[in-house]
Amino acid sequence: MAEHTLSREAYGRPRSTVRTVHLGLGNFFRAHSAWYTEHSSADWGIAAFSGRSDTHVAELSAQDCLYTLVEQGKELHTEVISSLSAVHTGHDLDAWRGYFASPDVTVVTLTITEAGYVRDSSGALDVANDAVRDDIAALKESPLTGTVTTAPGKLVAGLLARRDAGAGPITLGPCDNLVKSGEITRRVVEELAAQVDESLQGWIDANVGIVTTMVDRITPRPTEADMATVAEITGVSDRAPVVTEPFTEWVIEGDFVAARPAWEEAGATFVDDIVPFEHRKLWLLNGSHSLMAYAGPIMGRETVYEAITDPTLRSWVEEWWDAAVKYLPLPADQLSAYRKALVERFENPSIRHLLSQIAADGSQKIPIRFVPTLKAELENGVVNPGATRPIAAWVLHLRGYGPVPVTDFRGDEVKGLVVEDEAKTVQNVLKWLGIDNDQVAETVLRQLHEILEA
Ligand code: CS2
Repeated sequence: MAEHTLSREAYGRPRSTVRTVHLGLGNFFRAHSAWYTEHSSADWGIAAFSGRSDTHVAELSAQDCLYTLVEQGKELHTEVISSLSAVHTGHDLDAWRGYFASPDVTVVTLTITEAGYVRDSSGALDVANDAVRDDIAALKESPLTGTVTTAPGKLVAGLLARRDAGAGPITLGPCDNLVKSGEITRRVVEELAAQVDESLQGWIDANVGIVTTMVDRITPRPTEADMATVAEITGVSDRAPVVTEPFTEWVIEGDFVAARPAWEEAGATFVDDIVPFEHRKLWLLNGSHSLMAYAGPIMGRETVYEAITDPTLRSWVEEWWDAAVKYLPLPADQLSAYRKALVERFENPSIRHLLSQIAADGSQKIPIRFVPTLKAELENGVVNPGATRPIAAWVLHLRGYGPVPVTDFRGDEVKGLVVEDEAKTVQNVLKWLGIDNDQVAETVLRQLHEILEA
């Protein structure tokens, strides 16, 4: 048993001044943007706030906000990350507003998941959502002290505090698996702001930059066994380690309106047009993840590794990739190298990435991971089985096949698409996805049975 706990004196750097606020203190953030800051700007501290779960706040506080990052490649590599200077629960709105009111803080990053932007099916802020309504009412009544719970509500509360303090320009950087995440963030923030205080828009125009980013690093939920491994290797008892793969990518588009960390020193790239990078990653990596996450458990597979090494699932992944690459405006050799690298990443036996983790929130993932390719093929007169099979797998998941329960931000809505009749369920799901085509429905129906019989 390891006797030592992590402390700044023994294992880390001194705390840096907080200059970034982060919402969503999960494993992915600690493997990704906190790692980029660690490796580029040592003088740049992050104050991180928990999102949906407070799991890591107490553990990290007890160990000086330090944690061990374990990179599991062919070899195992560990390092202690010092870039978090403070951690808070998401309920600590005094701390949240306090950072926004500080001119030291010029960057806010987000990992709040697709669902965290609280949009309706048209992409607008979901003003019918009770939590959104409560946030609007609370900020209308008390702009500087009202209690808010949603991410858009918190961002608007922070911006109100910043305007009040005259703390100057600030840039927001969403880091979730979306297309044009900057535009999405701008829309939900501005729509919420408009309901609270119309005069905020002018201040936002003059002071708030919003960038768009594509993020990638496969980071499963750590287990007790991972903690034991860290203790064994480092001799330190870390209650909040993160296990990740060696690969990492961060592509950023847009202007920062105030100071930012020199993330490019750690390998982040800045581009003029991020869309091809977002599509490449969302369709090829995340798309194949979702396909495996819905079909795999029905076929007795529990992890990405088990799924990609199953020849049938692997052939379905390739079939999906063959469809998707047709609509990626990138050189063919780059795309085949990307596919090859993905297979290697998925076949990493040390990364135990549960398919059940990926299966969550399909309502937010299926429309952006598969539907664009499916529709583009239809426009070319093709019903591509590679692009319909993931939908068939999702329909089976929604119908309750396999051991993974439906966990979805829009659970009631998508479970409501399921009726006793299989063909009718397929029709409902396709309609919900904006697809009205009999041949697609027939193909999906046939593929339901193929998956069940595989
Ligand atoms: C996964 C992603 O859970 C999911 O939907 O596809 O979390 C994926 O592991 C990351 O985007 C990898 O960068």
